[in-house]
Amino acid sequence: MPDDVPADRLLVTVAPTGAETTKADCPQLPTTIDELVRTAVECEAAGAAMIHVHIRDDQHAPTLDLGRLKETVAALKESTGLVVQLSTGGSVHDPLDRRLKVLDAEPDSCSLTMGTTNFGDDVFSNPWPFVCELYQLSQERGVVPEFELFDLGQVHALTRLLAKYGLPAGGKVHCDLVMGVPGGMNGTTDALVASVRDLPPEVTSWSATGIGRSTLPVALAALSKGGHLRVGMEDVLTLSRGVPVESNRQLVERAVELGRAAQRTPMTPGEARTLLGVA
Ligand code: KMH
Ligand code: ZN
Repeated sequence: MPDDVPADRLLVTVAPTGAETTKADCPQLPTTIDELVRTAVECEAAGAAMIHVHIRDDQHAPTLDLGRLKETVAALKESTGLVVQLSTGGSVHDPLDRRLKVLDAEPDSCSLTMGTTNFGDDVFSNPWPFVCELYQLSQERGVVPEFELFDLGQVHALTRLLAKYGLPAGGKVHCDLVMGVPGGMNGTTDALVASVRDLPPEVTSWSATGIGRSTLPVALAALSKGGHLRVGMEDVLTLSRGVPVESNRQLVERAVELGRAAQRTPMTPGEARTLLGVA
């Protein structure tokens, strides 16, 4: 298999659920395993190649239950070819030890946030020793991390991490700029350009996502800088002012359309595996 992917390919990652929105506020949010699988199948058909997964319990509340995580990974793998990335960020209320255990569910990939961030009125806690432990565990287990960068300081922290512990499992370095979180960097072209400028040279690919109303400006900036896109109801719940998102598929379709305008072709899951170094 070739170990590179044509430069015009666009990785579209879908983040369909997240941990912040309630089912009561947004009944179309996929929270059960069946809903998640249906969403994943639709999003793959629309052009997504990777899925970033947060799971919910029977009451639709965020959970890191290991049995359910394993069941979810198996269900997604049975019904789709998507690269399955489990969130190790969880919700702001999840303890660090539970977040480390996510790797026991043996996903293809895991998110790995490079530092602590104010997160609205809450704190998304990622102390440096935790980041280092999670990273070393991902190397031992052969799980490919996606480094989540919420601010410019976290871009610098990625440089430190790679200098100290070397390359991830799979040998590629993929990161995602998460922009527009209240407490993190703002979702603007200027902030994206500054972040991309400072990415360490080991980075082989990057995507960006803009939260809420920064979705479109961030997507357009990412495409113009040659990056990839993450979209989904974890990050945005309206298509435009007052128009709710009805399904994750709509957001993937919009990302694919924007990509086509920039002469980018959505990547297949196989190409995404090559890009990310996922076996
Ligand atoms: N739910 C946020 C507190 C991740 O998935 O790794 C963290 C988050 C990042 O969504
Ligand atoms: Zn997430």
